[in-house]
Formats: sequence, C-alpha cells, structure tokens
Amino acid sequence: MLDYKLYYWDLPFRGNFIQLMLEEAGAQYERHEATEIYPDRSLKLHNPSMAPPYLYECKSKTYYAQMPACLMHLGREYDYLPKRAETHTLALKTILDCNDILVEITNWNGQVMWQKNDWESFRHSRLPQWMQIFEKTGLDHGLKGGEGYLLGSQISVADIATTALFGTLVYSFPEFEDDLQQTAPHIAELCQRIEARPAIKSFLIKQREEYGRGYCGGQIERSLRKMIG
Ligand SMILES: N[C@@H](CCC(=O)N[C@@H](CS)C(=O)NCC(=O)O)C(=O)O
Repeated sequence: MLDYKLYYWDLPFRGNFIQLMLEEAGAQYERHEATEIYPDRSLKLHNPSMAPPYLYECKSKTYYAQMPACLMHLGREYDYLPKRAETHTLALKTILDCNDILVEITNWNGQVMWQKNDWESFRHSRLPQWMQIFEKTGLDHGLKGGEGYLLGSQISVADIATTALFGTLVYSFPEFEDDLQQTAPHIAELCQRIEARPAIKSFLIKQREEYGRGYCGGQIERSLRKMIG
C-alpha cells in the first residue's frame, strides 16, 4: 500500500530532504511531477501552499508543504525525532538552517543571478560560517570520527537534512568537497556515513544515474556553475 506521494521537480535540491527520509524509513512512495499540482492546483488543496515540494499522505488524505514541515512530520511518523526538548528543537533548527542555506546559495531562490564579488564573499565567508555551525553542533552532541550523529547517539531527521544539504552540494559541485573537508571534517564524514546507509545508497545511485550532477536547475544553477567554474 502506498504511504506517500511526493510532488517535486526532476532535481535533488529541496526534494531530497524528503526523499532521503522516505527511503531511510522504508516508506512506500511515488514521486510525481510538481506540475501535477503547481501552480494551478496549489490553492485548491485542503492546506494550500505556495510551492513544491508537496507531500501527500495517503492514510490521512492530507497534503503538506514547506520542506521543514514535511520533514518534521515524517520524523514524527517514523520516529526520527530526538526525544529531549533541546535536541527536538535543535532538529527543527537544523532543518531551518539547511533551508536558509538553500535560499542563500541560490541567491534568494534565484531572484538575482550571482555576481563574482558577492559569490566570493558568500563562498569564502558566509558558507564556511554555516559549515562551522554544523561542525560545532555535531561536536557539542558527541559526533566523533566514524560514530555518533549530529544531535546525539541516534540518527534523526537532523542527519537526514544535513546529508541532503551537504552531501547533495558536494556531489553536484565536487569543488565544495575540500571546503567541507577543511571546515567541517566531521560533517563531511557524517554525510558519507548517512549516504552509505543501504536504502539511501541504492536510491542515490539510481538518482545520480538519472539526474547526473544536476542541483537546483534553471538560470540560477547556470549562474552558480559559472561562478564555481
Ligand atoms: N520555503 C519553501 C520554498 C519552496 C520553494 O521555493 N520551492 C521551489 C522549488 S525548491 C519552487 O518551485 N518555487 C516556485 C515558487 O516559489 O513559485 C520550502 O521550504 O518548501
């Protein structure tokens, strides 16, 4: 029986946060084209939303949107939320941090194309600062070489989100591999460890055959590639 339908574009970007969680949890799901909902049906849904990803839960016949809300929902459904108040709140904070980074790296969701000076300042100042935040968070909660997770001894949605962010970034733009390794070595290792989990690994192999190194698509991906290249 089908558990979920995910409506998103043929790209990893925000969709992978949800897809990695669904794969990790062993959920039965289908991926649908975002255009089946967006833009014409968005406002007609019960629980309307502005933009993909949309997640349809079959058992409750409910649509959800906003990537962090979808991921928190799946975290609750599949028991991937930390139990303590601090780490539970930090799980949401981590997903929101990831979503902020997606907004920043795409220059406010592609509203403006990157200019060299702004890009250099983002890549060499702001992005490393974000990486340090993740590294320090992991170290504060017991992440060590080869063991532990971002928020403690158990895997949570925060690890899925961190991997969907940095794992995808490094795969789509191998130029970032050294940046992450130098600035946040424990996060680099964590992403590799999460990507090696059996369900996630086989999903990523298939996805990467299909999409290659595609990231967020459109003019903004071309602008990003121009800056990095
Ligand atoms: N805050 C939303 C952002 C949604 C968003 O920007 N979606 C992109 C794809 S990743 C889109 O298709 N946007 C079209 C639009 O905003 O009209 C979320 O986290 O889900």
